[in-house]
Amino acid sequence: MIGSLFNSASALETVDERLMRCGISRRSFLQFCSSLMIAAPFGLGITDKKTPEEVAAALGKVVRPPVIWLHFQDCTGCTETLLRPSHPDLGDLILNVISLEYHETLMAGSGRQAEEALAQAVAKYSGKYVCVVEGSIPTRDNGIYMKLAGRPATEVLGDVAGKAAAVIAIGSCAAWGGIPSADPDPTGAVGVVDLLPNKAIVNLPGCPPNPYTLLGVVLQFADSGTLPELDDQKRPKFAYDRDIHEHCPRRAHFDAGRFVKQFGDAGHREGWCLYEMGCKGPDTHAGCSTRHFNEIPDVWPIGIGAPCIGCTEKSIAFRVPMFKVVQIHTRATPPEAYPPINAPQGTISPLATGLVGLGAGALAGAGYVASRKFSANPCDESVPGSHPPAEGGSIEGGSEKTPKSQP
Ligand code: FSX
Ligand code: SF4
Ligand code: F3S
Repeated sequence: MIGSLFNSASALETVDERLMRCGISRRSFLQFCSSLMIAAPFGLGITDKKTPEEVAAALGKVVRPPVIWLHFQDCTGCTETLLRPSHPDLGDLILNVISLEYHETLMAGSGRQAEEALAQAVAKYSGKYVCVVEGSIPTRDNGIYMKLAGRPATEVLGDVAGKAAAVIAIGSCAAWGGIPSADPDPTGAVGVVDLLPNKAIVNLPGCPPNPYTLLGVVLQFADSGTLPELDDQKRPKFAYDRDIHEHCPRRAHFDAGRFVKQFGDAGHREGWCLYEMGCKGPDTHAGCSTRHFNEIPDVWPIGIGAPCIGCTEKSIAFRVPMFKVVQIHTRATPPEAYPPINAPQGTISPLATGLVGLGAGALAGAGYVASRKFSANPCDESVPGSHPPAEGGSIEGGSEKTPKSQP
């Protein structure tokens, strides 16, 4: 418990006051609350309610948290994901629920004005603001590869994040280095936690992560001064406790042994499993398979026919070649229930045919699969992932299941 820090920042309004003053519709707010409930169905006090109306009532009383957002080595995709909901007024609403005090790519000011705004925000809300960091921090050669207003990024981070109540590292770059840290890592890119090991930090890896995970963490902190329960990599369990494979809509095809062999082949067009195309879903902890992007069903990598690259996993993304096949260490058993089959009438999309195939695959392949997936022999070539693929081999070290431990 860090304490309810924002109630003392009297200059700030509650969410309800702000929404009323800005003429934001109740309908948009309820839609926002629904999306928040989907992103954090459990594990967060603020969304642990029965209906969106109850979430809205609780959220309305929260004092808008001051947020200072820093950019380092990034592609700005994390900001884009926050600002690209399917409805424009939802993007507007997000910027009204939090109080964004400084954000280089969104603020109108630049140069000296921007620097002054940053200094003022840090001084005004010292010890009370949430610092969101986007991008990795270059450390090689005394951090000379990135300077802001003449100061190395390491210094800016230490100054601004150091005075924050809590720090959220958004995206894989800020969480552990991400793309800039890929070999040969010319700048010595690291994540926030490497430079501020003793700070209250929440990592939200993903390239980019789901924006509602960020909002859930920030709003929970503003409401109660608490951070959600974290795993051993400082990721909130409510968003990262399951792997993609567990609830993937293509899982029935995996269990039935129906794999895409080549992009564009018949299996790909019919929505079969992407495991043999290098899908890292079995080793990747994230909620993408049930919490899609931009509030649009099927908008996520596997939903559009691309293998998961393991973007939330430090040991996989940008380290293990994209098409290399992972070994299946656990969860060789099927889930308790498969996702519902919703084949739209009158159209034959690859996804729809794939979903129809879930039922057919599950039934037709059941007997055949039972003998494959429950094979006792770890080298049984008929079990997906139980043996190194003929070409490329299996992942060394990186395919180990990420251990889950108590925070
Ligand atoms: Fe990194 Fe964020 Fe990947 Fe990009 O900026 S996590 S490169 S999506 O967007 O930092
Ligand atoms: Fe889904 Fe990938 Fe698992 Fe196949 S291997 S079921 S595509 S997560
Ligand atoms: Fe990343 Fe895989 Fe989700 S690539 S966005 S964790 S499906």
